Amino acid sequence: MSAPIVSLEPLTSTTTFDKLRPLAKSGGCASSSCGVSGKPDNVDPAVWGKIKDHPCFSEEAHHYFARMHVAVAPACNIQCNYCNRKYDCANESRPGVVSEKLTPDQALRKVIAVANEVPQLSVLGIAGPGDACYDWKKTKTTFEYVRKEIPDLKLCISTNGLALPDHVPELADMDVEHVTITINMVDPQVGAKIYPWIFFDQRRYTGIEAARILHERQMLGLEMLSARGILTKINSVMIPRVNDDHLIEVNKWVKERGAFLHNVMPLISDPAHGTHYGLSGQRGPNAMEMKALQDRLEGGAQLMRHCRQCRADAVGLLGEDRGQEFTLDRISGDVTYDANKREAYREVVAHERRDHVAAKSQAIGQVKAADSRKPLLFAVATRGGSRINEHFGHAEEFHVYEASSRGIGFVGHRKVELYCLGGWAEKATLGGVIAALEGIDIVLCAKIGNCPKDQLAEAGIRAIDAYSHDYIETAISALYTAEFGVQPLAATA
Ligand code: CLF
Ligand code: SF4
Repeated sequence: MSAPIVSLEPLTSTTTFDKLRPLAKSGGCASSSCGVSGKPDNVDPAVWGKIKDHPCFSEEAHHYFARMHVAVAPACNIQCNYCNRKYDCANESRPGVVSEKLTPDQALRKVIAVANEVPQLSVLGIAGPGDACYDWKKTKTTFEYVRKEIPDLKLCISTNGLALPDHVPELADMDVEHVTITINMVDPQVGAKIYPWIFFDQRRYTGIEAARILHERQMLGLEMLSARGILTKINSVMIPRVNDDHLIEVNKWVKERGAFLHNVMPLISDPAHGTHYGLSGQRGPNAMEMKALQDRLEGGAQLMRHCRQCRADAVGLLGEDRGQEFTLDRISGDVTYDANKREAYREVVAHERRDHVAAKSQAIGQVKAADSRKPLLFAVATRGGSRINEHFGHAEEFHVYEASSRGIGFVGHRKVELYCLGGWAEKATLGGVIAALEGIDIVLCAKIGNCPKDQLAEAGIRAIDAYSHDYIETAISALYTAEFGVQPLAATA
């Protein structure tokens, strides 16, 4: 087992930057410029330079880096059947009202305030709550303001694609390296079931004609971005019996046109949100249906599996939302950017990542060597840093990994209700937690009590807290190889 070389406690919202200290067992120099970057072997160096700090474009980076969204773009030019304008854009956020819409000036103040307090911050995204390309003036002005004050912050937008081709040259000029297009269909017949209308060229279109125009603009936008070397992620909402099988075709089309990642997200359909799908009884997929589709997509465009469908005003690591700490009424007076915390954090993370990459590579090698075709699913309670560092009762989500003869892969996450509230176990929620862990073989957490452990065992799930604060892959490797009678090799620090 690999010992922590740094304390990554600040990867939670409740801990402070002061706890970011290298521990005695440091494996090398403290500088991130010593040539060891933590780059995975299978990633091109030029691409790695663009994604290594982007929590959405790199699964590995999402353990360390945070994004923030500013809700400066409320207007939208299409209607999706999974969206109610009163709620966040479902392209990039779970439904829930945006706390406050911002002007570009207000957005700049908020970005500076967050950058001063959240050292993990690496990306500023504009993901609505409408469409970032349709509400272009505010998107562009915000990016220009922020670029001047915090030049190293990555800029990122999410769009439905209809207005995208009009702005690709400006995105390239502004050095926006990451764009997301939500593409739910490549067949207008399917599209007509998802989009009742679009507004394009001063006209409203409906039905198949609307879907055809949207499709053509999305493909054109993607091709223009690829031609300029801008990394493009495709988000697709999986809508059972509407486009689930069709997403295989979508995956092929976007791969052919140079998409960097394909992120399939489950439809969120709740009648309380007032969406067409919610009110008409269209259901979303369950966790196992999502996994089955993602497994079918393997081998096509590279998949993103760690999306959290975050709000259009989200702040923090993926999976946490610190937006309420940075509402405008809490940002008083002049705010001036101070780069110190972010720079210091990056140095510590460079250390940790290098150690993690080595430990992970060794763990994956051991699992492959176990030579078993039987996969095991692990649900891990973590607060980040690629470590098992969350108590079972404090977990609001579990990260799911699959170990098999192919190695160890991140599969997704399962959201759960908190089992432990205010120091007391909520027995009533345990049934829901266990249901959310359907199909899981082993739960890994920093600590678990006997009561939930026994109930998990009754449901056929083993809960283990013996690997507290170890790297996730190291623990999985030890358990997987033990399961199949292969002794793990000695770990390196
Ligand atoms: Fe925001 Fe989107 Fe940029 Fe990320 S989110 S604009 S690419 S910085 Fe990320 Fe959130 Fe999923 Fe989006 S987890 S919803 S994929
Ligand atoms: Fe809603 Fe976003 Fe669709 Fe516009 S693009 S209708 S804001 S989900």
